[in-house]
Amino acid sequence: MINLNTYGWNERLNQLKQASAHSALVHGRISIVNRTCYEVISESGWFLCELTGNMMYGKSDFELPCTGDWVIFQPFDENKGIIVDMLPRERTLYRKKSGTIADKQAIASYVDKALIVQSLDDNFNVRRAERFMVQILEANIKPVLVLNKADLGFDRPKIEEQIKHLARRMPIFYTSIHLPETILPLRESISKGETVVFVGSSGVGKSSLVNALCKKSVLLTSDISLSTGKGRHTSTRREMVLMDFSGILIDTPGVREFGLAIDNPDSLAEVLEISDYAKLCRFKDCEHINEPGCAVIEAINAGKLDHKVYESYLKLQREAWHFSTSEHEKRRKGKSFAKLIDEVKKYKSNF
Ligand SMILES: Nc1nc2c(ncn2[C@@H]2O[C@H](COP(=O)(O)OP(=O)(O)O)[C@@H](O)[C@H]2O)c(=O)[nH]1
Ligand SMILES: [Mg+2]
Ligand SMILES: [Zn+2]
Repeated sequence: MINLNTYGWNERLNQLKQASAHSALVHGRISIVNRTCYEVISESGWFLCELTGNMMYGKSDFELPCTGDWVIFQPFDENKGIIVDMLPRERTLYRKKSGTIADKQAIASYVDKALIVQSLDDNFNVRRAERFMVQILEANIKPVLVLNKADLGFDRPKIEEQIKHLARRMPIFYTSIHLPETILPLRESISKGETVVFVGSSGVGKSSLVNALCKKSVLLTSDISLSTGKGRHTSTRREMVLMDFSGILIDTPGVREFGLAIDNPDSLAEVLEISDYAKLCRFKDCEHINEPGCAVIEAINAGKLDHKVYESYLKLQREAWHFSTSEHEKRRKGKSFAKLIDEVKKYKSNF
């Protein structure tokens, strides 16, 4: 018997379950999704599940369960099941699906902390860290910046100068899997029952860090899969692993591009500390580009606000605005299409 509390189950989730029409069935948490196959951990062990047609009907991809979601399922055979319901989502990390204008993709759900992992070599990129941070804060998840491969040698004062505005928003750790004393503070920052997701480019050491935090090889890193030439496709691959008496870690494959999927572009001003100055602008609807009396531009000229952060803000805001307006537009069209169908039905029923 597995105690699901170690996977984050609690009384509140139990109450949410009671509200489901399927509350008499088994619940569990999704540990990985492979196309249409969901691996679910429940009190009686691991199950490979599929969705009922009802769960898929009329849904966009991002609404289907993802790693970390809590689901209710009907077990059959020894370790198979059919998912019939999903608890209402909370603290879900999304990104824009690459190649689309306004489609979201769910990365992980019921997340407490998101570790933005970058390596202290060519991968280190403040602008990319900002991008992750705004998306994470949008989901009410706590961001953490983890700068890995600290053993490689780097210019610490220079890095600190570049990330000082981020340091006000999130804790920062310098780590190396080869220096155990750098892993310890990160391990201690994670508490029992807390769900922690690792995001960042491929090769920065996410899986290695998960292993180092768990003090054992629970995940495959690129070293292992290269040396054995296999492994990536074994059925034991998991994204979700447990730290002893501590948190629940969710590893993610690296993404090439992390597009914003933010519904409220205005939130960026606060996150990137533009709003501190923006409230002092002469015009209420100031866009902080070239208006007279713009306190944001003044702050840049006075050296109080980093020009690069400001440029980053403009870029991210434009991107978020593009996503949210396209999304609203899509919803509006979706609605009018549904209305049209209704009208056709009414029209037909008159005959
Ligand atoms: N020098 C150094 N190499 C590391 C460190 N962490 C991970 N690596 C190496 O970086 C490569 C990619 O690691 P992996 O965990 O697979 O990265 P992931 O793609 O982010 O999961 C592997 O060869 C690791 O051994 C570190 O702290 N220092
Ligand atoms: Mg990995
Ligand atoms: Zn302004």
